[in-house]
Amino acid sequence: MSTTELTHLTANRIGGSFVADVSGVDLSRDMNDAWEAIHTAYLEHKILTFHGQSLTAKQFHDFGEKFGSIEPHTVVMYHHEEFPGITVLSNRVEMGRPKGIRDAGSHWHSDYSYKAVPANVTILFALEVPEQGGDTRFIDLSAAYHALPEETKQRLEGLTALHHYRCTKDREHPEGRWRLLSETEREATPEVVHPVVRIHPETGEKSIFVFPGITSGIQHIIGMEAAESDALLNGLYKHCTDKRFEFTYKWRAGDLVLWDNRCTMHHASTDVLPADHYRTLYRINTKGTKPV
Ligand SMILES: O=C(O)CCC(=O)C(=O)O
Ligand SMILES: [Fe+2]
Repeated sequence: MSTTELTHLTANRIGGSFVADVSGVDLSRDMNDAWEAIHTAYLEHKILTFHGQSLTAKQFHDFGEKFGSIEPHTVVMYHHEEFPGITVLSNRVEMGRPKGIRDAGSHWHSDYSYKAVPANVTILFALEVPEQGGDTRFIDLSAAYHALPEETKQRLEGLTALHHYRCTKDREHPEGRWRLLSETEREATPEVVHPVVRIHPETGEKSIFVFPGITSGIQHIIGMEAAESDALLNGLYKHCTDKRFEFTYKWRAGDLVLWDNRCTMHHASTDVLPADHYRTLYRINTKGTKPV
């Protein structure tokens, strides 16, 4: 357990190897003054949780921009009408139209790993949450890497994997979300190759960068027979998803949670949320750097 005392805020470790609960900051007022402390805590704890925040869409957008260039979601129909950089996640249907993405990823993934330049941070701000359900689960992939046997670390050295959005499927769209994309959206999401272990561009720490979830769109390890690739990937997935690397977050309205996609993966649980248990969040993510 570590507690970091910073100029404006306190970040208390709540999740073993990662995740800190931040107090003493009102993001609608203090985000500029507190920015350096927030960024330092972000790199140290990988995931930060804030409570009791009251932010307009503009303030939320301004906060997102501090992390870098905001990247609008691949599926355009769920963009916020005033700020396309904000995506709405919601199971509400208004005037016969979904208010947002009902299930943005109930499987282990890291955002935009199927892009040449995947996400840096993802920030969610909860406008309404159900009393039960809709938790978000997280895994510390850096801790998972460090816990691998030396022999496996060496075996992973230099390996790369192919990622593609076309390999994505979900329950509602058995043929995959690929089907929902326009020609322009498809052109913007070609096949990409990333290292299986990446080095964090800001901390230099190594993390596993392959994900069990179907939307991670991983097909195989480059240059390996399918059976060997499957065995290696499945072994890694089993290791990563061990409970000792996991933290589950239970949402309250007014919570803002942000995570580093470069060294963690996450899992929504909105696939099993009853239809009348409303959950609506704003979401932003920023563009990271090409994994090395
Ligand atoms: O709704 C959630 O709990 C997380 C959804 C998700 O995977 C995302 O926003 O990237
Ligand atoms: Fe996600």
